[in-house]
Amino acid sequence: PSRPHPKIILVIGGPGSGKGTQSLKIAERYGFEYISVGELLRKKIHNTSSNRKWSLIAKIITNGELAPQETTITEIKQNLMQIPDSEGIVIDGFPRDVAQALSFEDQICTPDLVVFLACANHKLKERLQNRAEQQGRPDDNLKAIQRRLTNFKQNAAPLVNYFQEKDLVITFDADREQEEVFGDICVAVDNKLF
Ligand code: UP5
Ligand code: MG
Repeated sequence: PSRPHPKIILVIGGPGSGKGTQSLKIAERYGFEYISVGELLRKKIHNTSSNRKWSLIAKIITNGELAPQETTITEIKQNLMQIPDSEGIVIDGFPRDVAQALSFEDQICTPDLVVFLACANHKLKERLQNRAEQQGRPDDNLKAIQRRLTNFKQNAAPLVNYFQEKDLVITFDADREQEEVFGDICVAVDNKLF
């Protein structure tokens, strides 16, 4: 008999809300595969030198804007085909807006759960500035951080409402300690997916 399709968890939230942190914890706890869409794009840029399309995307991301939707979905699809079979997959940082959500459902599947990490704006900024000092991602400069925050603000409410109407999203107060947030996420995953 064919295996049931993997459970899909989408993790959304502002820049610095803890998507990467919490997604990795979920993947570890439940033995799920993990995909960071931002990381997929950054890797592709890193591995694709002197290609016009990807140089342009590199610029877009460094400025804190969104990469083209179809390119992003193509990358996700390719990655999904490559990862090992598993009971679940955590997708970090996607979708960014309603159009992407529709396109994901159309071309890939309906998610089983959407985790929304809600975090105060000033905390997002503070965390990103701290991380910038340690890691220095190209889009962790002040101007790009501002763009990322503004884009998120514009797109978040319609996106969350969209998933709300389908009863797929759970909102978490992500202002708190990592372990507190994670505890609540685990309760939700246990209830909703098992
Ligand atoms: N931290 C985490 N949780 C904490 C907590 N509870 N308390 C205190 N500190 C906490 O966390 C950020 C920092 O805060 C870390 O130092 C962490 O230790 C600390 P992290 O887990 O890294 O947060 P995350 O939400 O993952 O932040 P990130 O900066 O990665 O979010 P972005 O949404 O900006 O980045 P992403 O990689 O998803 O996307 C980058 C860019 O790619 C986008 O801006 C866009 O240009 C492009 N993109 C697309 O175009 N389309 C896509 O679909 C996806 C990305
Ligand atoms: Mg991240």
